[in-house]
Amino acid sequence: MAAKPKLYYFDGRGRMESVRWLLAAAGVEYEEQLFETAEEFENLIKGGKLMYQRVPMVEIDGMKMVETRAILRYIAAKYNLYGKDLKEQVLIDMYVEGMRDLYDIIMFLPLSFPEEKENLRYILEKATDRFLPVYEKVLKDHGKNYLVGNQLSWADIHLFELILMIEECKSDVLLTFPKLQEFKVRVSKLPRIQKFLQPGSQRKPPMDAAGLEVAKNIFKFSKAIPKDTYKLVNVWDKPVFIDKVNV
Ligand SMILES: N[C@@H](CCC(=O)N[C@@H](CS)C(=O)NCC(=O)O)C(=O)O
Repeated sequence: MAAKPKLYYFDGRGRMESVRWLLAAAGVEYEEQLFETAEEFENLIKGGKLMYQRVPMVEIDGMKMVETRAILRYIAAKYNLYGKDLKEQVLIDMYVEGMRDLYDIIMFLPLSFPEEKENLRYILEKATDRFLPVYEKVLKDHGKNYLVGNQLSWADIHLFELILMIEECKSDVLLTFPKLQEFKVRVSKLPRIQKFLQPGSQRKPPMDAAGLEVAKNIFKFSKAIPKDTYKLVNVWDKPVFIDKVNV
């Protein structure tokens, strides 16, 4: 029997949470090495397992896989969650890449100054004006249960995860999106998803103040965040985090 995939990350959502979601949706059991200190992370780097000295890293099928999107794409393809042909795959990529832009700024939200409300307002505006309408329309236009090919795919899993994340910011965000409301109920009833939603699963909770301190200490955000936030400036039509990160 093949060894279980092993996930290397800190004990929080961050970039690894989508990997956890996808494995859970594929019904794949996995192990996790969750480090808690900068020293543990440095030891991992010294061990030479991390191609770019960064995580997420997943040991799977004899490989030490890095780069979140590469990992996700591999898992999606391996477990039949990546469409049946190139056109379905590119659609899945188009949906997921759009979702990731929104996902990434929500992921960085805990790093905003506490008094900075502008970031949350901006996120919700982009969610409701730009992104959620796309997926609502896709579902409405083709009238099927899932985004691509009427079959559960990586795009559906990512959308479901994203919806839950946005709802943590604003619980009634789906109010004007009836198709997405139905979609959410439909996906939440899938047995593997239901299981992952149960308390005690390997799903991680939202970042709290203590978790943020742990992550800041491990990843030394003071040097890493500006680099990442510049990327956001390129993606969005105005800077969101660049001068607002509490480092
Ligand atoms: N493009 C990479 C980014 C990975 C990344 O920035 N990882 C952070 C933790 S979430 C890290 O390891 N930072 C340490 C560093 O950059 O030195 C991916 O998507 O996996």
